[in-house]
Amino acid sequence: MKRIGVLGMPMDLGQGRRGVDMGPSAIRYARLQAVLEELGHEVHDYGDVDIPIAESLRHERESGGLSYLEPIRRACEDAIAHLEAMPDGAFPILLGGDHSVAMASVTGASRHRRIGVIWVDAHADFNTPETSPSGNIHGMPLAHLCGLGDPRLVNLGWEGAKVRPEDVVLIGIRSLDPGEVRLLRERGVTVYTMKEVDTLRVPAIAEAIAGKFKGFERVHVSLDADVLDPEIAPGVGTPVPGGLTYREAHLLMELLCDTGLVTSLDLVEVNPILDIANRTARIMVELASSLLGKKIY
Ligand code: B3U
Ligand code: MN
Ligand code: MN
Repeated sequence: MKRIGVLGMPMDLGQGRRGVDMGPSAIRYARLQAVLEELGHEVHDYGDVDIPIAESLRHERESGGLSYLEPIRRACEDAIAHLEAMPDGAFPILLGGDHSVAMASVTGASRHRRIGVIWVDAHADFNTPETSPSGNIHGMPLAHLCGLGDPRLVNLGWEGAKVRPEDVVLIGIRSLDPGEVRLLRERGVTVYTMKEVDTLRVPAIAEAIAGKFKGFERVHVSLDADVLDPEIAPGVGTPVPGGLTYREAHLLMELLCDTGLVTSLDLVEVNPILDIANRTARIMVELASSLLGKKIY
């Protein structure tokens, strides 16, 4: 039994398409709390962090090529404070919102300790302001967590990097910008693209991750809904064909659960406006339940 703390960040400022701010509602509507309680966990929902809507922020839109940097920074600081206030030993689940919210969750989860990060995503989100083709901060959180990019985001919570690049594993990747490829190689991040998913298969990847993070006190899973194939998860802002199948995604979560290493989770980038009958939110809740111990038999 875990003590799970749920926190929502209805944030859509990190990217250009509206609707991802409704992700926390959609995930709650898909019965996240009840499903986790049925597994025997104690679940406390701390509600949502206050996040201003884009229309009220036109004057803050641009900041050195970065869209909405200041409001995103403020919202992340707020979320970090909420996460740090959760009891020690609690298992935080952060509901996005676009993926920029992970700058808060990883910072809050690490609490100054060494942390392993498993980033499950079609994208690496490893752009810096210099390499970003869009200026959208949801394409940059992982680079900033690793200490690269704009100091106002790198120094969220406390000064400096929150995770070592060699302690980061990416899975499901199939869309990278040229600058990201260069940075990922240079920094020694472990990258399992869809080619590796196809050739090595999920069990070998999960086993390698378990070996890599053995003995780690903190391991964070950041689950971006767009890692799933858009056929099964259409409710995302930047769909990329050729993603994880339903079973590949579940198997990954089931095997990560078996490692016993995972200590926190993000469920991000669900966009209910683009979804069909809340299908994407429901799959995300199912995946969370696989990661948190659902057993068929
Ligand atoms: N790499 C592109 C696109 C992108 C990143 N994350 C998502 N899309 N979801 C960028 O804008 O940085
Ligand atoms: Mn992402
Ligand atoms: Mn993505």
